[in-house]
Amino acid sequence: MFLWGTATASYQIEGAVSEDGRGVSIWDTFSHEPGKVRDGHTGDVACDHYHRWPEDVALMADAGLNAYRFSVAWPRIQPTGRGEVNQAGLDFYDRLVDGLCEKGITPALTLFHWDLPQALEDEGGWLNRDTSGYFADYAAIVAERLSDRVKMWITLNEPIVHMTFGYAMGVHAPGRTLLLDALPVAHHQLLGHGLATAALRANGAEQVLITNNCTPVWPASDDPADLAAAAAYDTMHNRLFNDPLFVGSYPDFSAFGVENLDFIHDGDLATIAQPLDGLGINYYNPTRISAPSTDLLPFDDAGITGYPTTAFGWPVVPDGLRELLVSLKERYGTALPPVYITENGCSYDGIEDQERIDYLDGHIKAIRRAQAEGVDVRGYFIWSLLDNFEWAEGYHQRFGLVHVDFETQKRTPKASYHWLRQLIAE
Ligand code: PNW
Repeated sequence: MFLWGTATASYQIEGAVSEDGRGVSIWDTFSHEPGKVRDGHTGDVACDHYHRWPEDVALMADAGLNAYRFSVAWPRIQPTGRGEVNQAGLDFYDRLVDGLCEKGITPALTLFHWDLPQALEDEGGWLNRDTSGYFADYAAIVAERLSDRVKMWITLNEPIVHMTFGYAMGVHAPGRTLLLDALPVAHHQLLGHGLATAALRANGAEQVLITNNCTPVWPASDDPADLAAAAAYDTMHNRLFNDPLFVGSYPDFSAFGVENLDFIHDGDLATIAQPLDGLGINYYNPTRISAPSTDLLPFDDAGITGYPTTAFGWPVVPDGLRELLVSLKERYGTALPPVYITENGCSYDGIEDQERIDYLDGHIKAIRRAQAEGVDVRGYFIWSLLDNFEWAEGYHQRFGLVHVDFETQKRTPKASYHWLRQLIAE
């Protein structure tokens, strides 16, 4: 059965940040620091999904959706990231999962969508190798409670974005600006993924996936310097997190001049490269790359022109999704597991959102073309069910199929919601 779903993330929708024993996450800290998030917005209340989840599940059911990707907030389960378990936190997800199952909606549970417990960040966060092991402990706790009903488990969401935005550039929590010195964050997340995969399976999880954000890379020209820069970008954004899983080794980092790889220990790659039941792909747009104009990184983002853009300014290139899927198949061959599009969507204002309808329609057709070219795509999750806290943009970018009035918390299905409902029914 093809999965038709929406996707959300805990910090972006839940609110209730101090309720029922939840600990502090790095996003609580970061969003409350002046100047970090547009207009000082925070996830303190967000969509108040923690209290309003029955209404939100009903919206999914009414649209005919048969799947839902959500994330668990680690600090609700272990307030300090390790040790003692907070039963009230587990109880929340238990209720949510029961609510989904009652409506015939398949839960797809992401364990880490960027809201690391602050106590672990205080010990170095993902720069600290110990975090990988704590992550596996946390995975075991959640699986032990929910794997009787949750079959589909996603370890990490977009480790590339968490590393680059959170640790290299500092525009997301935890706000560190280490540039290429952030590389251990990639390895420790992947190691955590591998350890968690084993812990999940030992605790009854049937399907284990990871979600990577991937992008087709377009060289700005045929100039060898642009081609080399595009290859370096592809290494960092696509291969860094896929090669270890499906080839069993890291790509060549030499373009980055990173000399010290001591953080990679013997045996780590075997832990990372365990067979998976699927690959989650988040696709938003291609990236056009030119030779570097500074010596900070071996590439420049040249920008894409000649395509429509979303309210966020992101180019709309539906065929880029087909291109990406086919290129993954070409690169990894039979090592590539079934693919689930775990996020795709766009930011536009307004309830009469014909642009979103065109966007989704274009991307669904691109998936069909990729399937016709032999890529095994088994699900499509739209980002997002609700307008929500869009990280450093606060509530300014609206990705929802359902409009949220953040004063009253009133939900209003947009034209795209009604369109999708019709599409699924047909
Ligand atoms: C994803 N980029 O993040 C996340 O998984 C979601 O939490 C987020 O709300 C959604 O996409 C929309 O932004 C991304 O700059 C953040 O390429 C940035 C990029 C891509 C994805």
